[in-house]
Amino acid sequence: MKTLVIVDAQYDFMPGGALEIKEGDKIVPVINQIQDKFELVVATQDWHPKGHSSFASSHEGKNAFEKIDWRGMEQVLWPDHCVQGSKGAEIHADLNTNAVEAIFRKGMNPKIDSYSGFYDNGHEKSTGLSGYLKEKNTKELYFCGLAADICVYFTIKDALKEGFKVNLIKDATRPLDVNDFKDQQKELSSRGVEIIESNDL
Ligand code: VGL
Ligand code: ZN
Repeated sequence: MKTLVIVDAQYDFMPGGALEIKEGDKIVPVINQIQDKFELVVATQDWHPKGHSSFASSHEGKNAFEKIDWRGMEQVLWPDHCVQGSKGAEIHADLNTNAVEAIFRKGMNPKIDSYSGFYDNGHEKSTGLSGYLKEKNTKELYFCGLAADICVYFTIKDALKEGFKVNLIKDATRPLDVNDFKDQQKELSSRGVEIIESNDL
């Protein structure tokens, strides 16, 4: 069974959002067009409480995009984004979610960030996504969403660890940092990830 995983297609990651990604909104029509190729569609949603520790505003004297050591891990400090219940945390209204069977929320623990849709950044707590996909007997995942070099990348790395066959739909994702994403694509292809275009489906 082929499963589409839509990562964080939320307003705050699109143009005009708090953590905007260039052309982030361009992925929406592409994702709408490909959904009927999949037997299962799931989504993730970045869903932070106010004052989350990944926000620069929670650390005195720190600016967004600075890196700090946080509980023994490197943490990039972000602008406040995807605050629970805010407009920016909503999945883009133009994204057709009729076929989305489940939405896995992440980033709720105020003390730890969560890029991957499977685990928090410290791999302390699972979202249940892996168990859900395994119970559905899906073996092959297709990834799209935002940001390619952050949450999509870390979700894919966990998907590989969990033993899934992984594809990345390149025109259905956009990175925050183009150069990081170039390096990551090389790394992921060398680890067996197929990087495809929506037309290949
Ligand atoms: C994301 C940074 C912080 C993402 C989420 O969805 O890529 N990036 N939180
Ligand atoms: Zn976040």
